[in-house]
Amino acid sequence: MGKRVGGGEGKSASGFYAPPPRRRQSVRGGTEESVNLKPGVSMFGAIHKYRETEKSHWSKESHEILQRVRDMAFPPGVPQLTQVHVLDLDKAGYIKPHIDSVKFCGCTIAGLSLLSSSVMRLAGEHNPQDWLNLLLERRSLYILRGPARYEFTHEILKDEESFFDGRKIHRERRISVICRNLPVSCDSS
Ligand SMILES: O=C(O)CCC(=O)C(=O)O
Repeated sequence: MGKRVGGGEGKSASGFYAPPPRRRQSVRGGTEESVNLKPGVSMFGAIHKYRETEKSHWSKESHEILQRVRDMAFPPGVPQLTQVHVLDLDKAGYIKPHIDSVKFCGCTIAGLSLLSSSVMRLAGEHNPQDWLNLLLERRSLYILRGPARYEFTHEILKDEESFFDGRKIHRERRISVICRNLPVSCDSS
């Protein structure tokens, strides 16, 4: 999967989880250690039991798939982060509610879910009781933009909390491959 860059104490190497300068974070602190994975504690403890890397070189086949993701998520000419964020979440891992930093990430987050289905919850930043669950099927693509990007926190639920339409979604180890655009590109997209 390439160089592992995650797991730094108190900080996500990607920096994506730094607090948005103009927005309050809903993330609470806290640390946990994983058994097999390098301990991963993002800034504000948003992600638990994970590894991560940023990758810019891909096989021809993977590059073609990522190009399809980019074409679907971003209008032509929108400056994108060349580095793709790869997040490897342990079966017991989860991601707490957060809004990605507006300092590092533009108005669109496009994520491919691999290996396992999972449930993503969106909740109003100021009204967390306004929430909805999204079923992220294995091999599906989700795109967060607009209010979903800026006005709702997103999280990946723990296995034991993963239900969709009353159906238990069994979470296994999950890898997400996430493309983002640059903050400066938001006005034009
Ligand atoms: O793993 C995912 O799909 C979600 C990652 C995430 O929360 C983020 O990129 O902000």
